[in-house]
Formats: sequence, structure tokens, C-alpha cells
Amino acid sequence: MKATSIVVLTGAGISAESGVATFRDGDGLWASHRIEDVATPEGFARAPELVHTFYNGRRRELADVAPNAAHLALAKLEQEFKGDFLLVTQNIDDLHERAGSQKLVHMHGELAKALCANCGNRIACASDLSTDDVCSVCSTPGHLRPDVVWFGEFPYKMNQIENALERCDLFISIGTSGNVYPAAGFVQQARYAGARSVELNLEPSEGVDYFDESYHGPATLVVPAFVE
Ligand code: BJW
Repeated sequence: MKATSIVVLTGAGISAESGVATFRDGDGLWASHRIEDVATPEGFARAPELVHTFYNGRRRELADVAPNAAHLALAKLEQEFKGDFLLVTQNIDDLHERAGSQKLVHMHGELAKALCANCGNRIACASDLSTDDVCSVCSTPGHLRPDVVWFGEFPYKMNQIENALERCDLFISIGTSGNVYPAAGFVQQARYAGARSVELNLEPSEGVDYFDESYHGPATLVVPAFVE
């Protein structure tokens, strides 16, 4: 890898072959759930039970899935690469951690955490959440929500991500459709900084024209082939 500073962006496609559903593919989550109902603060305010059911189901599924060759290849890249490295995932699953990635930020949150809308604290969340749960920090009932970033909310760690994008000389985007901002704009920010940009995805994404190079196929094949 002839780079000194790498930023990798991952999306749902990297976890698809582990058995985690994507969003916008034909069999994706948005085919059976309305975004407005389960992925907006307004949807949560209207029907918190429905939103809890959606995320509880996805949290339970994590017990039955495992990292695949693409997650493992990125963990190995991080371990062996001598320069700056940051893995930015839009995914709320924990497959990158389980593969061994450490220089990792979850810009859209994590299924394994709950956020108290009353005190703002984050707490570990290994089991189902409900509207009856009490925050272990402020003791207020009924304010715990999944610690995920919904439409209209500000993604996490944006300062760290933007600093890394400004410094990077290689930007790799993996398994993301390029529909959701600000992540979809990272390629342009990286290119503005002078980085080489590479897309690894099952098919050309929405933003494929912004990339210098693109390689299309299943992540378990194209990611190890590119990074190893
Ligand atoms: C494979 C594969 C295999 C499959 N191998 N590949 C108008 C214009 C521009 C922006 C806006 C606008 N109106 C509103 C906005 C902003 C809005 C937005 O982007 N809307 C768009 C829909 C237009 N964004 C926001 O509101 C964000 N916040 C924000 O902008 O704050 C202001 C701000 C401004 C400037 C700087 C910073 C902040 C928040 C977005 C929150 C998104 N939340 C979700 C849910 C999170 C929790 C959860 O998981 O439920 O995040 S939505 C969902 O989409 C989830 C994902 O992380 C995200 C991206 O999806 P992803 O990962 O790309 O999945 P898919 O399914 O779309 O694609 C999978 C890809 O994999 C496909 O291409 C497949 O081909 C491929 N694939 N199998 C390789 N085996």
C-alpha cells in the first residue's frame, strides 16, 4: 500500500455476506420498514415501541453473525499499515470490532449502546430496550433510545473524520450506496485533499463517478484482493 494516510468508509454492504441486512437493496430494511417511522426522531416520538422492536430485532441478530473476510482484511490492513489509519463505519453492528479493528469510529452509532434523551449519557445495551427502561445514570424512566443517528441528526465524530479526510492520501469506500450525507460526500472531501479514491462495492454506487478507481463484486472477494 503506497500511502501514508488512509481513510476507509464502510457501509451495510460489507456486512451483507455475514447475514446482516442492507437498507436499499431489493431485500433491504427499507423494503419492509418506512424510514420516517423507524429512522427519524419524529418517528420515535410518535411510536417508540415500534422503533424499539425494529432495533431490538437487529440487536438480537448480531448474536448469530460473525465478521467475514472483508472485515478481517481491514483489521489486518490497520495492523500492518505504518501510517495514519482511520476506519469510519456507517454500520451500527460490531463486526469490525469483532474482526479486530481498533482505529474505528461509528458515525451512525452502535446497536450495543443506548442513549438517554434526558441526561445524554450512553450506556451499554446488550438486550432489548423498552419504553419502561430506567436510565442507570439519571434514574429517569422512559427516555432511553437506541444510540443511533437518525435522519436530521448530526453524525458522530465529524471533527475527527474531517481532520482525517483532510490529511489522507488514500480514501477507500466499501459497501455503501452513496445515498446518505454527509458520508456520501467524503469522497469529494478526500479528493479535494489530493487523495486517491477507490470504490469497492457490489455494483457502481450513486457516486461512482467521483472515484478514481472502482472495483465491483462481493466485499469478501474485492476487499481482500485490494488491500492484501
Ligand atoms: C454490497 C454487498 C456485498 C450489497 N459486497 N457491497 C438533500 C440532499 C443532501 C442531503 C440531504 C438532503 N435532505 C436531507 C439530507 C441529509 C440526510 C440525507 O443524506 N438524506 C438523503 C436520503 C438525501 N442526512 C442526514 O440527515 C444525516 N445528518 C445530517 O446530514 O446532519 C447534518 C450535517 C450536515 C453536514 C455535516 C454533518 C452533518 C444523518 C443520516 C443518518 C442515517 N441513518 C441511517 C440509520 C442509522 C441507524 C440504523 O442502522 O438503523 O444510517 S439510514 C441508513 O443509511 C443507515 C446507513 O448507515 C445509511 C447508509 O446506508 P448504506 O450503508 O450505504 O447501505 P445501503 O443499503 O444504502 O447500500 C448498501 C450498498 O452495499 C449497496 O450499494 C449494495 O450494492 C452494496 N452491497 N451487498 C459489497 N456483498
